[in-house]
Amino acid sequence: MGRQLRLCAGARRPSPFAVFGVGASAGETASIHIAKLEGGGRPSASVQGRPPRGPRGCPSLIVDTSGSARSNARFRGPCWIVAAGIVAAIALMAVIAPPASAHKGSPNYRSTVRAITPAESGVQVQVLNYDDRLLLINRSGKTVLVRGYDGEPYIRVLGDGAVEVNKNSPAYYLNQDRYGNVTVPSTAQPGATPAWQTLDKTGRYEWHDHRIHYMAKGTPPQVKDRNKRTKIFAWQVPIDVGGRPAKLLGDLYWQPPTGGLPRGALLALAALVFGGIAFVEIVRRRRRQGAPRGKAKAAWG
Ligand SMILES: [Cu+2]
Repeated sequence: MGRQLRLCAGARRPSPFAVFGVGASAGETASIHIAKLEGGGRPSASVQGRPPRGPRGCPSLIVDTSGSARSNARFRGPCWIVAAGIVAAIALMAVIAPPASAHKGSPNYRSTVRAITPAESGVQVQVLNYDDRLLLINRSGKTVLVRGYDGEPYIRVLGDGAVEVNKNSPAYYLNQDRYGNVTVPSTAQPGATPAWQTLDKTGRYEWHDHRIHYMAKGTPPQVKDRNKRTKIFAWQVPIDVGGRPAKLLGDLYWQPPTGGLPRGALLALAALVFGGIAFVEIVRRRRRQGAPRGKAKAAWG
């Protein structure tokens, strides 16, 4: 006995179930339906031309992947309201859940810039997204060079605002992933001649830097009490300003969790709300369908 797929059959407009059930358009759903029937199934009268259809509901078909098919004459409920609930829940999850991009900071940490030493007028640095990225703004009129993990030239922001990255710096590749899980090309070596690529002329650049966050998994051993702000380590990033060595200095802290519902609870709440709406709507419609036509008219107006 094969796995059963429940599909909307004979829909005259794109079916939400088709979209969510099998990831296909109404046309594709129909082709699956036909293929199964030709594979040995015995189409019932309803499949041949009279698909069962409830009032404003989606007629359904149970397709057995072993090759048999049978129509499901019983009204299965309004597809659109269930699908709308799923769409809304997914949309809410997209809002609540963090973006699935390669980079995202951890709200459990705060990385902070303490100083630029020696102090340089017109050079500003800040941490973005908790512990994720450094933002450098250079209005000093001098070239600011950021060095990579082996001291190699990595980024430079020229006095005229030109922003350049060295494609031969291993850091350029390692920083593409929060934990450096990337393959570094053999051409990228700490001692390689820099291959500068100009990105823009904004005088500012932001990049992920492994030096400013906790690279291991789990909770740092420095954290004895998760509800207490705790310093994890001090960090520094070597730079040159106008050809003179300097440093960005900062600190990484463990950040106690703040109040509010955790994400899992919010998702569960959303699922309950939308599931409840869908359930009530289905029951209401089934009752309406089951009631004698005259009485229903009287009851529902
Ligand atoms: Cu990192």
